[in-house]
Amino acid sequence: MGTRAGGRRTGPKCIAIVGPFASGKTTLLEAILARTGAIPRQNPVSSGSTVSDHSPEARAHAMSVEANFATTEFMGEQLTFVDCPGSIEFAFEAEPVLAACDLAVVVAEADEKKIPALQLIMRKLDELAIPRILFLNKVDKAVAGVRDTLKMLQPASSMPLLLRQIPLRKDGVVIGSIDLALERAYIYREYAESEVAEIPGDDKARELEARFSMLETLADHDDHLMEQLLEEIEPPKDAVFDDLSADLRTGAVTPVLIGTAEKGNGVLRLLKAIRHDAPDVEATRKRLGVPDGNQTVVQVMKTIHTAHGGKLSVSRVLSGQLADAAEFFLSNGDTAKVSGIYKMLGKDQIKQTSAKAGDTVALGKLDNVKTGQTLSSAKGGIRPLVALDPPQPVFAFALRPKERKDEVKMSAAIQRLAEEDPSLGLRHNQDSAETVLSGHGEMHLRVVRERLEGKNQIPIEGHAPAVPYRETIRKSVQQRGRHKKQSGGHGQFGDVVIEIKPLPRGTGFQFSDTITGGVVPKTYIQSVETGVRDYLKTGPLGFPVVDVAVNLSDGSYHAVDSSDMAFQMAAKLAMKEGMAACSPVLLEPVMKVAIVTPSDATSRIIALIPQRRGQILGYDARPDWPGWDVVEATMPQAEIGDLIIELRSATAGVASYKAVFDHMAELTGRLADEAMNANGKAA
Ligand SMILES: Nc1nc2c(ncn2[C@@H]2O[C@H](COP(=O)(O)OP(=O)(O)OP(=O)(O)O)[C@@H](O)[C@H]2O)c(=O)[nH]1
Ligand SMILES: [Mg+2]
Repeated sequence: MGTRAGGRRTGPKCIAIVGPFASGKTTLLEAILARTGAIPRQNPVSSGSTVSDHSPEARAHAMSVEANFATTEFMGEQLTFVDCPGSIEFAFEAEPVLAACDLAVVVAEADEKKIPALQLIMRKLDELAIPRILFLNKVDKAVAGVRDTLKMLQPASSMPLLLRQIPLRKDGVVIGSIDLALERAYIYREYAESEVAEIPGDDKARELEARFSMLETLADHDDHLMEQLLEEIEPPKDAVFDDLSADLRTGAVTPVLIGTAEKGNGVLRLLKAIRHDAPDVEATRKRLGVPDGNQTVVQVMKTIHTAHGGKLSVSRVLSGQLADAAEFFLSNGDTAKVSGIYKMLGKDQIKQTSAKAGDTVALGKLDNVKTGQTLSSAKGGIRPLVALDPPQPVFAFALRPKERKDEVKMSAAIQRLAEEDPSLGLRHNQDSAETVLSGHGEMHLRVVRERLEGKNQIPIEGHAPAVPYRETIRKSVQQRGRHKKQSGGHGQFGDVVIEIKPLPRGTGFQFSDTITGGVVPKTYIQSVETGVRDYLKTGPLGFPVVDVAVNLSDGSYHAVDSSDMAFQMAAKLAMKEGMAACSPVLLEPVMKVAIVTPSDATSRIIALIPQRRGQILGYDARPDWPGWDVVEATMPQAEIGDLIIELRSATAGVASYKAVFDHMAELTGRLADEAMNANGKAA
């Protein structure tokens, strides 16, 4: 008998449920909770009362919009499941969860359109080295055979997909499954444990063939099994189970179980596989490099501000234990004191007095602690175990409260939301005095807005963020400016001659003087520069002016009446008149964009680019990403605002892009008029 797996792991486990959008993750969690008795019955997602999708935003959009935690017990062992959203817009929710979980259950279905989404998830799991089980859901409605489906899904996975069960059909309808390791049939019963049965004679050949191919895959990592297969010796069942556990834990294969989450079918087999085969926190400790010692180490997976004002840091206890009021050190040496330990069941929290290694619990009132941070009981803390790196935002939206009195309230609420969602970007745009939120798609930001308006009761006005237009000139001009006032007593006098010249793109502003003989004294030359710079904040078209040179060539002053202010005024007058004659022109920012897309959508993406005044620079296979391309183009920033919506709709939600500023380009005609009009209104 083999001992590769080193025995069953019995500690509390944390399991992330991930997978493409709408594959049935929330349904599966609900089925698991019902099957393990954590909830009285399984509610369909359409009822809006599942444990996971309890927020009004999730219900409104019939999709999960955040990670939800539920701890349950199965055969005396504690399992915490984390239902992660499938939409790429909320994908970042899963990262801090995956980092500290022991296993991922990837929920997939026989849908070719969702393969790229599955591939994105599998690659993330590869990157983090997380063992995984694939749960092939919705077998009730699958038309293709399971083995054909796996062939279709295999390219999405770098590891071999290892079929552990095949469906049992009667008159074309799936009525149960055959477990290839146990060599037993299970007849499904809705929302109840399946009935164990003999493998029907008609299915025996199919079973043997599938079993053999399972054993062949296992034999790739077990020489002894390979010999047995070659010699046609039936391997002992225990050895097969041991291989299944070992290969799952080392990440050599991805076992595939099948079922119909909606009816609770296949759920018990999945739970048993998790109980039997999944690693526990010990492996996760090793993976993350948790230092040995007596210290308690905690990794924060999510931050929640509950309706009653309390902050919860949902965390994995990686080593040691803790009791209420425990004190922790952050990696930067700061301290934080726990006030309240809770087990999570969706929106409900169940108070605990302590937590131990392996537990996933919410810790109360860790005010200065953020998602993704590592806490330690050791003085001074330990180095962070996880580095979170949210992707570049692809959609932005500027907002302000409808009522001014809500301004302070809104900024506090946004701070809380940003703490709950590290993928939310927040900045203040100096140019337009707007608060700009950025995120990972239209729905992502819509949900943020709904949270502000719903949970926080702050009515919001929102619009696309302003494009930072600039203006410049095309012609040179020489202009005199005289500021003279005689209003009794002290007068005001300043007189300048300036030359205004266009500069090459990207040069900015240059000031010089060619004054000789002190016709304008040194201190007033400084005043002229100040006046010119002040004027350039808003040029004749209403935007900041760039790429111009101004030279002060002549002027005159008055011993008594000249002053700093008077020369600033003279300079501004000269600029105002001179600039109008310099043939001003609008400049718009143009970005360099790199779009990543599944290759079968590349031609559609390329066709979009000229429609958005973009220029294709080229496209190529995405390095190390079979089946994906990168399309590079330049595109005006004004056209990128809602680009992601089109990219996502062309690719079943998976394309994305990165953009960096490239250059400023002249904008004329109707689009320039529109930009100027919009600017006039906003001012
Ligand atoms: N036919 C069938 N439909 C299912 C099954 N499981 C889930 N569904 C349906 O699939 C849809 C999506 O289910 P969810 O559980 O919300 O999927 P999800 O993966 O949590 O979705 P997101 O979190 O938004 O990515 C719902 O309409 C479910 O009723 C199944 O086993 N068979
Ligand atoms: Mg869901």
